[in-house]
Order: sequence, then structure tokens, then C-alpha cells
Amino acid sequence: MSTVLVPGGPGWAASGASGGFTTDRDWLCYHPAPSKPDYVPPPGAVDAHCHVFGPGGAFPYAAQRKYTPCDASKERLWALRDFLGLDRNVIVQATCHGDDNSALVDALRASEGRARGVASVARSVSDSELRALDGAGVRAVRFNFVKRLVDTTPREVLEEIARRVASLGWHIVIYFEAAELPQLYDFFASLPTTVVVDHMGRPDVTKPVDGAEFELFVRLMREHPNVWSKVSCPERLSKTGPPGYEDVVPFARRLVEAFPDRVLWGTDWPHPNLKTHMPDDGKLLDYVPQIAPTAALRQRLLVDNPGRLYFDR
Ligand code: 0GY
Repeated sequence: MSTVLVPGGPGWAASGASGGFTTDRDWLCYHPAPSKPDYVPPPGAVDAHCHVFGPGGAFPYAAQRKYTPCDASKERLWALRDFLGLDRNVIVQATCHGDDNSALVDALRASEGRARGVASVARSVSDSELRALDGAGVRAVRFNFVKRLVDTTPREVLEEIARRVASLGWHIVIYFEAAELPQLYDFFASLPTTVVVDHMGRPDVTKPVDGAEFELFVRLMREHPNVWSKVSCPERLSKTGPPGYEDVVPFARRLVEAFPDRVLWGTDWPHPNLKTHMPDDGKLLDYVPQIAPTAALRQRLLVDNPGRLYFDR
């Protein structure tokens, strides 16, 4: 008889990287026993930013990776989804897998239509590979500008990939640090697809929510109706810390209230590269009503917006 995997139950705990890989010494593995959230999400709610790592024995980590995580399998991701009361996932290709999207595709194919993907591709990707990714449920490609995670890709390569994925009806997910936005602004504004920004462009939340830095990001969204934002990852941005991440709330809430039809939320499980603490995923869900204070806003954030962007086909 097979036992059902439940977060905190037998078989849940992280056990490092398999396949001859050694997890980084300072790596924090996902929470060993997340709490049940008080907040109950609406039917159809989507975790629109999460990852699978390996397992390394089945899906080796990339040679060019900047970190080696604990394995975090699709089975654990589904278990967390069900435990938190969520319905669907958008799995973002993690940089530790480079441009090899095999672990992502394996998860999408196993998801019974309940997951979509964001891939990473190289310039050399063929049209038939892109069509195969599309068939598996990939709906976007990610451009990563965070220097601790990836080497720089030349702008003309990104422009070429952007044109190619636009013709598939995909969008582009961008990840960058707030300090880089001034020099990346025009490039982002020129992209030919819907553009989804990871984690609100990583604002420095010790600065004012109406200060120059965050104002530039708000301007990008205001002046470009194709730009969306994930209002996720308070645990990455907060200086006040868990469980409430109070200092991040005004930033996320400002975006949710100003752009209710262009915001997404995700857990970011299994939370790569955190150094101070590992968030309790149940508490991350309890954060949602703080940033989306009405049921109507939560319905758009968790169901309608990700449904439209990822699950319409
Ligand atoms: C995130 C953030 C991070 C890592 C990655 O693909 C990745 O390696 O996205 C990070 O270290 O900030 O969104 O998961």
C-alpha cells in the first residue's frame, strides 16, 4: 500500500541532492513541517511561482549552475499544493538546471493539466524544441538578470528569443534587482510580449514605498499595460522577517490595488538561496489577505489573472 505524501509527514523531509551531487554547505532546505494556513484560498487558486529541483539522480543539475540545492521533487510540490488548498502551479525553470528543461517538462507532463511552465532556452533552441515545450505546457520564457544566478546573455540574443517566443503566443518573465532597473528600463519597455516581473523587481523595502526606486517600477507598469508583476517573495525582501513580513506589505498591496488585473502570487517553494530563514509556506499563504484585502482582489490575484495568462489553453 502506498502512503500519501503530506508536508511534515513520512517521506517529506529534504535529504540533500541525489545523483552524486553535494548540496551547498550553507543551503537551507524547504520547511520540514509547514503549518496549515488559516486563510482558505478560492477554488482554482494558482501558485504562480514555484520550482522543482531534480531529483539530481534523474535530472542532473547543470554544469554552469551557481548553486547545488536539496532535491525538491514534483511529488512534494503536488503535496504542498494540496496541503495549502491550492489547485494549480506555474513551475519556473530554476537556474540550477540551466537551459535543460527536462525536470520541468517531466513535472508538467505528470501534472494532469494542473501545471504550466516557464522555461529557460538558449539561442540554439530549435523550433521543434520550442513546439515540444509548448505541447508540454510551457507558456513563457524567463530572462534572468540577477548576476549571482546567471552569466550575462547579450541583449541581441534575448531580442531574438523574444521574437521567436512571441510567435508562439508565449510571454516573457524577467528577474532583476531594483538597482538595475534604470539601465534595463528601455529594454523591458521594448519587449514584444506580455512581460511578467518576478518579485516586484526586488525593491529595497527599507526605502519608502512612494520613493524614487519603487516609483520607477510603478511607472513601468503604469505606462506599459503589457507589464505584470508577481507580488511574491516577502521572505526574500523583508528586513523585519517572518511570520508577517510587515515591511513588504505596503509594496505588494500598492501593486495589487493599482493593477488588480496584472498581478500574480506564488510560494516560491522550495525557496532557493535563502540565508536567514526558511519560510513556513502556510504563513506565506496567510500573508495573501494582507496584500489583497478584499475577496474580489484575491479572486483576481489567485485565480482569474493566472488562469487567463497560463491556463486558457
Ligand atoms: C526565485 C529566486 C531565486 C532563484 C531562482 O532560478 C533560480 O535559481 O529563481 C533567487 O535566488 O533569488 O525566484 O526562486
